[in-house]
Amino acid sequence: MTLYQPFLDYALTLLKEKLPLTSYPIPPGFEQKEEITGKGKRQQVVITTSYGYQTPKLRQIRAAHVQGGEALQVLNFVIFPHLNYDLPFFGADLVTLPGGHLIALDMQPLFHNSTYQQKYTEPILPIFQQYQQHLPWGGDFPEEAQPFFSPAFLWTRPQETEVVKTHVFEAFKAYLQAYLEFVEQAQPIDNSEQRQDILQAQKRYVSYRAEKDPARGMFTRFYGEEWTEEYIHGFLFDLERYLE
Ligand code: DBV
Repeated sequence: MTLYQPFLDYALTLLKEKLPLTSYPIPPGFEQKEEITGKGKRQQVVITTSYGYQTPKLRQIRAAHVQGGEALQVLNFVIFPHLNYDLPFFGADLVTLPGGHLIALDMQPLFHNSTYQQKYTEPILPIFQQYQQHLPWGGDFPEEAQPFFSPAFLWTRPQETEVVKTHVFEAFKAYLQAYLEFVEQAQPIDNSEQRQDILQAQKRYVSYRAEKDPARGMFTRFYGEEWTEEYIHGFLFDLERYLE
């Protein structure tokens, strides 16, 4: 069992239990990709598996799980709400590279005003504070990405794999549970101005992530540029395509 498989299993089990999930289409050829990388003793199979679901409130629930041996494990898991809800995005970027682990976990806000923070950040601050004790701030962080995170952003670079299996896993479960409570309470927005604001905020977020995807280099090395660009724009961050 690879490092992030229990995270994925937990998430999918919980989502299936709590929400009326149906599948979300994954473009043909992108469900699972497998390539051998490296030479000689360093040869390594890298498998990327994709998962996609949707519900009446959530436009796309998707995960990309990269398994390439002990020194390369990634679970990128994002939930994109439908455009008539003001829900934040659920964003988890769980990354293990030869240099160590890199963990980003947040309910990524559409807006930064105090009403929005009261609704979607304050309720999770106690959870954030509880886990931050064991998961200290990870340091260097792209300045331009800051607008896309909340004050409850858990950003940490654990040295020990054991910390990922324990504290990070517990934090992931707690954030996902809290997110599902927000989803349960969410009411559709009818006001057209508000909807316009939501659409703009979602577009900003998705276009930033598609443009700056930190996995672009890795995917391009493994699977080539054509596959990678289609994967990013046609599945991982597909809002523009969805709107077409
Ligand atoms: N990141 C993704 C997707 C991935 C993925 C779809 C499927 O958005 C993996 C794979 N993230 C991934 C990898 C790395 C990171 C790093 C492989 C390591 C890149 C490398 O070192 O070569 C949060 N992820 C990061 C970093 C951040 C995030 C801040 C460090 C990048 C850096 O230091 O430049 N999550 C990421 C992010 C946003 C987010 C930038 C912005 C909104 O939600």
